[in-house]
Amino acid sequence: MLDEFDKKGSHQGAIISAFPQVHKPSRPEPSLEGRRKYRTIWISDVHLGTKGCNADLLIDFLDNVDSETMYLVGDIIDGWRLKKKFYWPAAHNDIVWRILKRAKRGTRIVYIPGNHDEMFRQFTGLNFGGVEIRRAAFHTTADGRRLMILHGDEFDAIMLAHRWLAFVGDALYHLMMGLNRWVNAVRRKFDLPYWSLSKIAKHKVKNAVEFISRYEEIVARAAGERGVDGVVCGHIHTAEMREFNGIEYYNDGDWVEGCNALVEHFDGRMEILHWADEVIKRAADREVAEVNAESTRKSAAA
Ligand SMILES: [Mn+2]
Repeated sequence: MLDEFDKKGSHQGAIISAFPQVHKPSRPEPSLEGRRKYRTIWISDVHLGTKGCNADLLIDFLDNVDSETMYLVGDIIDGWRLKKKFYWPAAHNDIVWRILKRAKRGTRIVYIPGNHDEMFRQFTGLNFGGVEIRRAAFHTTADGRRLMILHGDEFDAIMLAHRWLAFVGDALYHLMMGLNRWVNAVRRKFDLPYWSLSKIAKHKVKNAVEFISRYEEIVARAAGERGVDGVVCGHIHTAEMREFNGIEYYNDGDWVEGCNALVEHFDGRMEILHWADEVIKRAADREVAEVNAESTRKSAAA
C-alpha cells in the first residue's frame, strides 16, 4: 500500500517509506460465510506498531464481521512509537492486509488519520488501495441522521496547550498498558477472562471521569454548531453512546484495552460492540450447540 507513494516520487515518500510494506498474511483469512453484516463499522485507536495493540482480538473481529462502509477513525498506526522503536509483528501486517482486502472486495473504507498517525493527514483527499483519506467525514445513517466523523484530538485542550504533557501522558499510559498485559498474562494462565486495568482505573479516578465527560460535551457542542445530528470520534479510548442537548455523541473506543467497535445496523440503530465479550459469548453458544447436538444424537440412537 505504502510503496505507491514512493513510485509517485512524492517528497513525503521518505517519511512514509519508514512504514512497513504489506505482505501476504501469516494467518490467512477464513471463509467469508457466516460473517455478521452491518451497514457501517467504526474503529479507531488500534495503535499498530505498539505492543499495546490487541491484534489477536482485532483479527478475530475483522474475520467475523462485514459492512458496506468502514471508517478508520484515527490512531490506526502509531507513528510516534514506530519512529522511536520499530515494532511490526506479523499480526499487525495481517490487519493492514485484511483492511486493504476489504477495500478490494468493495467495502467503502474511509481513513481519518488521528494524532498518532498524523503523517497520513498530508494525503487528505487521496485514495490508495481503495482507502479514502479524509481529515473528517460526514455520514448519513439509514434513518437519515447526519453524523460528523473525526478523530477527536482537535478538541483536546491539553494536547494543544501543552504538547509535552501529552508525551508524559503517553509514557504513563504505556507503562500502565504494560502492567495490564502482565496482569492478563497471569489471568490467562488461570483461565480467567480478559480484564481491563485502565477501564477500572478510569472509572475510579474522578479527574479522569471529569476530563472524559468534559471532552464528550465539548465535542458534542462543536457538532451541534456544525448543524449535524451527532458526532463519531475516538481518541480518548473510552467507548460511549450518549446525548448532550439533543446531539448524539458516539465514541468507538479502542483496540488497546477496550477492544470496541461502533456499528450501525441496517435500520440505522447504533451499537457498541465489546469484542472480548463477544468472543466469550460465541464460545458459550458453541458449547450449548455441541451439548444440544450430542443430546439429539443420543435420542436418535435410542
Ligand atoms: Mn488520538
